[in-house]
Amino acid sequence: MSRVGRVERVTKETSVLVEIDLDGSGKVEVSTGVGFYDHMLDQLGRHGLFDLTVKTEGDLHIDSHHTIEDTALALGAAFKQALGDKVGIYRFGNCTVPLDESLAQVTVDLSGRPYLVHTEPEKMAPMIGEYDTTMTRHILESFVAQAQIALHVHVPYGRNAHHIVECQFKALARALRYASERDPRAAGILPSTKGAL
Ligand SMILES: [Mn+2]
Repeated sequence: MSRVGRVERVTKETSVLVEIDLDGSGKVEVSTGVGFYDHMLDQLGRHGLFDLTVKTEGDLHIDSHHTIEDTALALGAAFKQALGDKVGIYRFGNCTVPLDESLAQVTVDLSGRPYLVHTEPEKMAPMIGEYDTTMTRHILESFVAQAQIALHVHVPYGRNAHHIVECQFKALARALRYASERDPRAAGILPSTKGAL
């Protein structure tokens, strides 16, 4: 059974299409109009081994906020759709990824309940190209709300803004991959004692 999600989200501010295949090979085609964000979504697909298509046309004449946020919402919804009934998956995943001087620690529970805990260095360059670095938390909040997962992301230290953000996306990708992969010892088993996830 294929585990794919497809979400189209159209408002007066943005038009977003996301397609994700959880059992892919990291084939990514992303265009949001925000270069650094494309680079981060590329990390997500590549290191998650998800096949990922993202096409967003947003109101970039205002700024990149709606474009970035609405893409994250659609991505979360598509991820949830692709997970399906969650039978036979690992459910939990974690990964720690360094990027030179920066470190990201990500832990995820595909719990069906949205919760985000996020810490990163307060002192960081405000912009990376057109990407406002305060959007990282907003992306994670938006993704978590739609994917309905518990997500803890910590950057205990880091200095370069590009590194600080990129290591979070890499660790997120790998943690989501581990949590969503099929556990060969748990075929047909829902990883929950309460009978629902
Ligand atoms: Mn917002």
